[in-house]
Amino acid sequence: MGGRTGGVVMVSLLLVLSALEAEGQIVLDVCASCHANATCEDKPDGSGKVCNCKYGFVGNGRTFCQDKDECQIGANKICGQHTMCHNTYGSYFCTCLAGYSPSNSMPVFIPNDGTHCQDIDECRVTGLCGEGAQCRNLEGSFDCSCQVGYRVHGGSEPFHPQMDSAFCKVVDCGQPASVEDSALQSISGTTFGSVATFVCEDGFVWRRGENMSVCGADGRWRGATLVCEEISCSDPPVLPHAGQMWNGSSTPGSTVIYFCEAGFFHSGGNNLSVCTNNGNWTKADILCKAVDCGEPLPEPNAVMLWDKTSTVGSQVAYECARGYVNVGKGNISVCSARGKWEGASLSCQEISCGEPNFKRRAKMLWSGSSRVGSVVHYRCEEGCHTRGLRNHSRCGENGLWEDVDLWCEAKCGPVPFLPNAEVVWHNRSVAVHRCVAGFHSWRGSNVSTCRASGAWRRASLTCVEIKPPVNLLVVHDGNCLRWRAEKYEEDEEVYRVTYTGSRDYQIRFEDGGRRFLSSREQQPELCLRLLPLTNYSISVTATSVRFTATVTANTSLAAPAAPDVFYEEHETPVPTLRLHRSPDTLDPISVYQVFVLPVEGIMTFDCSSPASLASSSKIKTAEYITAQINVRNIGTEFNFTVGDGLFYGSFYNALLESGRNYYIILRAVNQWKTASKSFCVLWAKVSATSYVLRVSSLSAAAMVGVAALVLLWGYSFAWCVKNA
Ligand SMILES: *[C@@H]1O[C@H](CO)[C@@H](O)[C@H](O)[C@H]1NC(C)=O
Ligand SMILES: *[C@@H]1O[C@H](CO)[C@@H](O)[C@H](O)[C@H]1NC(C)=O
Ligand SMILES: *[C@@H]1O[C@H](CO)[C@@H](O)[C@H](O)[C@H]1NC(C)=O
Ligand SMILES: *[C@@H]1O[C@H](CO)[C@@H](O)[C@H](O)[C@H]1NC(C)=O
Ligand SMILES: *[C@@H]1O[C@H](CO)[C@@H](O)[C@H](O)[C@H]1NC(C)=O
Ligand SMILES: *[C@@H]1O[C@H](CO)[C@@H](O)[C@H](O)[C@H]1NC(C)=O
Ligand SMILES: *[C@@H]1O[C@H](CO)[C@@H](O)[C@H](O)[C@H]1NC(C)=O
Ligand SMILES: *[C@@H]1O[C@H](CO)[C@@H](O)[C@H](O)[C@H]1NC(C)=O
Ligand SMILES: *[C@@H]1O[C@H](CO)[C@@H](O)[C@H](O)[C@H]1NC(C)=O
Ligand SMILES: *[C@@H]1O[C@H](CO)[C@@H](O)[C@H](O)[C@H]1NC(C)=O
Ligand SMILES: *[C@@H]1O[C@H](CO)[C@@H](O)[C@H](O)[C@H]1NC(C)=O
Ligand SMILES: CC(=O)N[C@H]1CO[C@H](CO)[C@@H](O)[C@@H]1O
Repeated sequence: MGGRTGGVVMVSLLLVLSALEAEGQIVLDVCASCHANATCEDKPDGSGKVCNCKYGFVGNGRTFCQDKDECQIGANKICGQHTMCHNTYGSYFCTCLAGYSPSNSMPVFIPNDGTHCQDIDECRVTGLCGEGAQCRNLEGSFDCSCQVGYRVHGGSEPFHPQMDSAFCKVVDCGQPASVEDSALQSISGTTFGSVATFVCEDGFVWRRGENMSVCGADGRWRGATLVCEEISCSDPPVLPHAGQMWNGSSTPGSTVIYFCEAGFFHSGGNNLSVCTNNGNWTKADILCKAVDCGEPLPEPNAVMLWDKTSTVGSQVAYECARGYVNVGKGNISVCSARGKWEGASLSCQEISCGEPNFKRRAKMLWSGSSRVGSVVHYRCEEGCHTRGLRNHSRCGENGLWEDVDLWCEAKCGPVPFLPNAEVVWHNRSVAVHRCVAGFHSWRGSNVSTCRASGAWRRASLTCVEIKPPVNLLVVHDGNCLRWRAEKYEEDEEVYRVTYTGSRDYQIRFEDGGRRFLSSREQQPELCLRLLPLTNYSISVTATSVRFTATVTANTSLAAPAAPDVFYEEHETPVPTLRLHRSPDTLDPISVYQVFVLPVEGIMTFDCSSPASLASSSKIKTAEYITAQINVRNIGTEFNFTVGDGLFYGSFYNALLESGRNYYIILRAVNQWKTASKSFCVLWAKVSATSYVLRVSSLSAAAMVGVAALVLLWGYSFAWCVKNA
């Protein structure tokens, strides 16, 4: 604050102030202020009065008039405050100290015109303190300090820009801190006064607080107090009588579907609510009304059984009125959740019994109505008699006419007669017949009934004379049975036939057997294999009735079985001949006879002759029997030598006569009592000479039934073998 040079250097100008005579041109009465040792004079230019120290005096003419160096008085005294006094010869002038400027805006002045030094406002010059600084004007000076948001660097406040190296620099807050669940949306800078704006992250919603942060003078971000909350719709609202189909999720997009509780139905409104991005469930305004089916509708011809409740599950039952029957289905309706009576589909139709039942030979007395309760009466026609207890019928609730216990029976007259039968019992409508003694019922019903037509239906009973079931049993053709069957034609009878055979001539002989025959024939026939010359007893039993008829049959003597001879030609008087015996021979009564026939001329041989087997019988021809052998005494194979000179069955087997030719014939004979059967066979040809025989083939089978011709040695002969 001491006086120093200011920013403005005053050019020193010598200003000669001449004492001017006061001439009243100045407004201010200067003259009055003139010093005692001064005079008031007009200014030389006539522009007013001035106070001039009297000569020799040095002074300002008003306050001071002193002699000599004015400046020595002191600048403050002579020039005023904040001045410097510059003495000049005989005068002086003033200049302002640094930081001040004269009020007359002249570089130098003499304060006698009122000029003084006043403070200079340096701060009027902008930018004097530099960026971010503020200028403070002082008395004769100024200083600088930093604005808000700026901080001094290189010195301290206050500072002077020309004298200090200090300066102001803006405050920098740096990057703003992050805010939870939000993102930095924009930032204008990081220095003082900068603004950062935050927004909530997706899925979060702003709840409260400041979105912006501002960089403060203290270098800190202020603000951004925003609170972001996760979007959640929380629990969906509960609506009356409605349930929720909700999986518990309250995030945006989740849905809840409302449905009406049991007993309530959805009568309107929206049943869907969605969680929106602003955390609200969209409006669901489902309207659930209590189900009420109201009064059920009546069904035609039906009675309603209803307890007057019409909520869900309430029931109403229908029952057809009397005389009506339900031909439909359900007879119960239930109040459904849809608010409707459902289920009954009955259809009550009037019961009709239709036409009354027809009764034979009865007249109907009927009104023609088939309704329940209608009645019909019956009355038998003329010529019929009435039986039964109830002659009327009523149409019942089941749609049927009641049964009528009424018969109208025709009158048939006397009971019919059946041949060989008698009536056991009868009333007017039924007669029972029975065969008289000695007859049996053959077939047919034994009851005659009086028919509706008034005629008897005769019993079909046939009475036949009682006969044995096996009748007229006979044996025919030796082996076969035939009899008459007494039975129903269509019946099949099983017959058991047993037979046993015996022979007087063969004590140990046994033959017998059993056969069954199943037959429907009236005259059954059965052929057996009966052995010859046997007395048989044959029984035929009808097994169903166990009736047995017996017959005897004596089989006849059969021709003997042919022996199997080996035909040979011999040239010796004692030829040995061979045979195989047939096993079917009747051993006890069978004999073999060997005949010798000398060959001469035309020969005939009768097998049946000579019939006699007696040795004594005389043979008239040249032929003779040379041996008789009982068959039972030989085996199945037998050799016989002709002319061995032995006796066979009282026949002498004589030697053949030499030089002659013979035929040897074997005769088989069956003889029982007076009956006899024989069979002959040519056994051999014998040449008792020395001739050589030329033999044409003549087999052992050359047995002859009736006749055989043999040609030998150029002449012919014939012989006959006759089997008796
Ligand atoms: C912050 O931002 C949200 C939108 O993001 C706006 O709804 C809210 O009013 C803002 N808050 C203030 C205090 O400005
Ligand atoms: C619930 O349903 C929504 C769709 O509506 C699905 O996105 C979500 O995953 C489900 N939440 C659960 C817990 O099942
Ligand atoms: C919701 O309402 C719609 C139409 O209104 C219907 O089709 C749907 O069945 C209803 N859903 C439920 C669960 O009731
Ligand atoms: C959410 O719902 C409530 C109540 O219905 C309402 O007051 C509020 O304004 C809704 N908010 C928005 C963001 O729609
Ligand atoms: C309904 O029908 C059933 C048989 O279908 C029967 O048993 C029942 O008695 C009937 N109820 C009425 C009220 O007629
Ligand atoms: C039915 O029978 C009663 C006696 O049982 C008799 O009085 C009535 O006349 C009979 N009716 C007819 C139509 O025959
Ligand atoms: C006669 O007898 C039969 C059998 O017993 C019986 O069914 C019928 O009704 C009777 N007839 C008469 C007119 O009595
Ligand atoms: C009538 O025949 C039946 C069998 O058809 C029999 O049972 C009944 O005994 C017979 N009656 C007389 C009397 O023969
Ligand atoms: C059969 O019987 C009769 C009489 O008894 C008897 O004479 C006869 O010899 C018998 N016949 C046979 C082959 O037994
Ligand atoms: C058959 O032989 C028996 C003895 O067995 C006898 O009684 C019967 O009279 C003989 N019949 C004939 C036809 O010879
Ligand atoms: C019968 O004669 C033949 C040959 O001549 C011989 O083979 C056979 O054994 C004889 N038979 C008997 C029973 O002697
Ligand atoms: C008021 C004043 O200073 N008057 C002075 C004028 O001059 C004379 C002499 O020269 C002085 O004696 C006075 O005092």
